[in-house]
Amino acid sequence: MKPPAHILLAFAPLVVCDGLPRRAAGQLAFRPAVHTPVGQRPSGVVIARLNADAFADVAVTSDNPDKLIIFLGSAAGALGLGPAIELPEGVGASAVVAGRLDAGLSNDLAVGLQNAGAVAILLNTGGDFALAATVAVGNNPRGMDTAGGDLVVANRDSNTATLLLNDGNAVFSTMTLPAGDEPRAAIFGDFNGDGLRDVAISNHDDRTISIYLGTPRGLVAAADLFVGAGLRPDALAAADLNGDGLDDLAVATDFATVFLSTGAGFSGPVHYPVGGDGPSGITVDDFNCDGLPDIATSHADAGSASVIPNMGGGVFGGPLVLAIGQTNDGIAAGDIDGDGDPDLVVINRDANTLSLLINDSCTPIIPGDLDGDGDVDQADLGILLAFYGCVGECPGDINADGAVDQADLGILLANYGS
Ligand SMILES: [Ca+2]
Ligand SMILES: [Ca+2]
Ligand SMILES: [Ca+2]
Ligand SMILES: [Ca+2]
Repeated sequence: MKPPAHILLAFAPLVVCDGLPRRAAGQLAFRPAVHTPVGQRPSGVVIARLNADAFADVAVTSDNPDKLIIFLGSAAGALGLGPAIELPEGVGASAVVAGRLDAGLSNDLAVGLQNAGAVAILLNTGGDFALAATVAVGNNPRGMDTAGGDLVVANRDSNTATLLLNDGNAVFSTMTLPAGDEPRAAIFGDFNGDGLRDVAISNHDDRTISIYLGTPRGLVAAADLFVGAGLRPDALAAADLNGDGLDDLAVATDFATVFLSTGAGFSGPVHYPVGGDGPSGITVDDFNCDGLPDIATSHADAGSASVIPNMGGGVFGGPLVLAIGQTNDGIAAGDIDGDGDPDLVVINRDANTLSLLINDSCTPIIPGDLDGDGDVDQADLGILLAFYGCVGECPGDINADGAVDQADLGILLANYGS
């Protein structure tokens, strides 16, 4: 089948700006999982800022009654109960993604409705959410992604993915992308680095990943990726794992399976053990603050999740296995306690809970600790005074305003001795 032509897809600029780095590299370490009850059979989870404060929040879908429950992040790292949004009965709320879908500045939510063959659009009304529309997609929508206000979702029982193109005001037109057998997830990325958004779809029963490349005339199918004999691809993550500017793919199989983009295609697969059976959820973030994106997986057939660290060049080390104690499904990363490093949330379909794992991997950076030895002392003052008056990118520019001046000296002195 010929893939449909549609409008040009281009990435929206990244809006997130968190100011100065507040954490330095450390050994991977997480606090023990803390379990919070959610509704029945949670099946989708996302972490994003959903209300006005600086802490990332969690949205979880659950079944019977179908609803979306919001949990609010806090400095203490405890999740507070936020609003619950009821969805029409029996729709089978599944995947949830967060992003700006209308002209407002806050994050909105989209929820796959697996029994309804549709995606629900929920717009942020100031920390609460209102169902604005449902958009018909294929049968049994599962893994979903959003970028630049658009959405893409894998239709498990139609062997397709649906691309939902946003007019900027959360009104969507749809395009169908043919996929392989039983697609479980669909994701955006820019795999060939041309600035045009591409799509990857995991075909569980075919053991393949379908790749569509963005072109000025629309998405064009490229060669499928084969994940390997005996392996079945489930959740997907797209990120630049080896720092060459091209998005790569991390795939939940029986391993964390990595395909590195070469620009003209992909190298791999390389299969990394994750220390738990049945990985079904996967996400990428820099969990140990060394500047290299790491991979986290949740394991449907084991009571655990894992993080495998990026050793550089898109090569990953052995897993840090995190005990969950409950069979889990989806996983998401975000800074729940607002301390500058990504924490993890896992959803547990059989125990009807979500588990929060606060990240303790990274060490705090003390403003003024210019030599990075863990304190602010005469050595740091010496560095600042040596560059006093320097304009541009200078050591000692603590507030990063492009000059070493009295403001920086004030910050250093305020932390002197700490
Ligand atoms: Ca591209
Ligand atoms: Ca790359
Ligand atoms: Ca890292
Ligand atoms: Ca954190």
